[in-house]
Amino acid sequence: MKKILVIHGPNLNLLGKREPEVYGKITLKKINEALAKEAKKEKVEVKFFQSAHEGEIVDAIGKAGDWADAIVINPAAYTHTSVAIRDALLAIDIPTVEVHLSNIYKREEFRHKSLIAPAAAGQISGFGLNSYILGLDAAVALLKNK
Ligand code: CA2
Repeated sequence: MKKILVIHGPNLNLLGKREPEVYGKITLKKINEALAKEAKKEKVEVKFFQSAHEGEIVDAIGKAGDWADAIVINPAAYTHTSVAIRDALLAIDIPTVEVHLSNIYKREEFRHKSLIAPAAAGQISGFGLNSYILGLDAAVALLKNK
């Protein structure tokens, strides 16, 4: 069975508790539950990792090859700042899908630039929970074509 690692960046653990006007009412727990259900439907294994720390995310990406066949990542604010996460993704040979709950191109200008996008197979942005589901489906499709 193919294995997909889902990585959530900083503050996504606050979903459902603050800023519902931007990110909706969904919690990270509900997102992970919906992904686990989709993974079961698609017959893939899924694991979740969340951290507010750039280095921990870099380490998780570095170790991903021990277990994962693909990565789905919402780097959150690190999307716009992290050369380290981009380099970590470029250093591994695992297809990656970048996802965002909000449409980053509709928001403040500093969010329009993703440093991660060139290291990803593709990006899904703006569909709330569905960005993650579509991201998982995209990862599954990438693995089927491998
Ligand atoms: O839309 C997305 O998924 C983002 O990756 C979310 C990040 C943001 O920095 C990116 O530009 C776009 C923010 C995640 C923090 O989420 C919060 C949730 C509740 C309360 C505060 C922050």
